[in-house]
Amino acid sequence: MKYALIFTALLAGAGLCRADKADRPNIIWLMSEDMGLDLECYGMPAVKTPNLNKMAEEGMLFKRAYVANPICSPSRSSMMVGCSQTLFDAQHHRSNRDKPIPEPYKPFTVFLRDAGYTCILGSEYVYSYGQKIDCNFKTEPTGPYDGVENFGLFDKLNVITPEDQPFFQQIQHKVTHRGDWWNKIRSESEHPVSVEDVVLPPWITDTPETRYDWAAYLDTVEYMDNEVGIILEDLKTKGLDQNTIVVFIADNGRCNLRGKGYLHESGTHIPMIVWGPGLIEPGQVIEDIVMTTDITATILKLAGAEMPDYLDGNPIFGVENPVYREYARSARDIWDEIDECSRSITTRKFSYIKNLMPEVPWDAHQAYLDLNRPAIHVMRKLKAEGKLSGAQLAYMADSKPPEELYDLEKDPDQLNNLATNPEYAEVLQHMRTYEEQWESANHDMGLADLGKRVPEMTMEWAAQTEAGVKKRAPDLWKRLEAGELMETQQFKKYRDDRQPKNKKSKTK
Ligand SMILES: [Ca+2]
Repeated sequence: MKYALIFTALLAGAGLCRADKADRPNIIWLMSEDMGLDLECYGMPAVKTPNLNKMAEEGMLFKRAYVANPICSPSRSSMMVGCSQTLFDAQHHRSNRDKPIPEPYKPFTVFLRDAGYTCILGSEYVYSYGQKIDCNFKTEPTGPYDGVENFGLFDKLNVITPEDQPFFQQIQHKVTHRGDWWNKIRSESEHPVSVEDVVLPPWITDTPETRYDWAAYLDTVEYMDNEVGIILEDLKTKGLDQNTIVVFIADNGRCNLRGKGYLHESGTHIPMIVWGPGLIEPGQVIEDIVMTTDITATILKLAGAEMPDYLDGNPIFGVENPVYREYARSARDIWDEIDECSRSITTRKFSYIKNLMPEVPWDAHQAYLDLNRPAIHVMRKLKAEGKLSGAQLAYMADSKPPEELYDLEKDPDQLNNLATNPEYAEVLQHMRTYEEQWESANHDMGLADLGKRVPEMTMEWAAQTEAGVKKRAPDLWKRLEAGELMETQQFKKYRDDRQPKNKKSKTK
């Protein structure tokens, strides 16, 4: 094992929560877009991530960290508030953007500011400045916040100075998000990831196109890792590296088949590394279940800030007695034109998914994904030719099972659904009970509006999508079917041309 396992609470944080402003740590929260456990320190072949490897060696590597939703905005909403997005009506992607968050919920930066922290959004050192907020309630990047007329989450943008201490900085690594820049980054890389060396998950057909796409994705992971290195170097230069904790995560799984948008591990299980010389004991590998909402709770604790009752997480690093979870619960609801409702429970050994809309297939022909997942076109073609089998064919099924149960120890890729296996009936019941208990203790607004939803667009629109893209952008479709890398700008143009002027989707 690469890292020593240290389970005892030897976190060198005595005194971290002293009220004295000067003694409290600065905290930087890095969020890489749309990325699975695709770092060298998590064992991903072919990619080199020396900076994140070093952070893990000098700090903590969490092996079982989960998001509350596998899509950007509901996931980010949960982190910004510190509890499940389903509790404050933020479960549907890009919904409620003009409404204040309902009482008593508040963005957690409000409490950080009250505790004397300077809150900074973005960084001068990352691609496109990394200022994404993307929450499903009314926000403004900077300015005051009262939740009525003012909705500013941060105090300033991009640049930290020693005078900002104690500070909290949130930085998005946009480069790993699919976009026009992927081709450019690969073409300019001095060490492009080897197409021959990449290893695809078993549900993606191994072809030259899918391999190339995976390699290009890993190139952006390497670019992002370099950004992390520059950020850490800047801390050192400014003399801030000895009193700063840096947390690194991804905001949801990779933008590929069964990744972003899915409640399988490839959608919800994310990398998480915590680094802080003198504040975080080096070399820890945590095998327990944690969620990103635990990070929110931890930051408030370390800051000595108010911790509202609705937080569903617990402090998990930099404290003497970290509290880990028995299970992670995640939810998937509406994403663009696809109405969907699924819930998952993940323990250290098992994963349970309840599909409340099993009639919606995994390949739901969502426009955004049709135009941002080259592999789907390769696989549709192979399916039509009768050349798919096993996990790849299963992914292309016309519907989903109502329940899924996987043994994560024996079947980490979640290929063998045990939900109807009598030998696992007891396990299934146990997992169902976790979900039932959660639902009876909490008001899940995504379950409450099921059957009464009015998505921005309808399934009918979704059914027309493929024909629409083919008809409206035949050249683009040809390239998609050829397995070329996607160009997001083309997608935006297609989408904007397709929709009525007053109902533009906001998918990026
Ligand atoms: Ca994302």
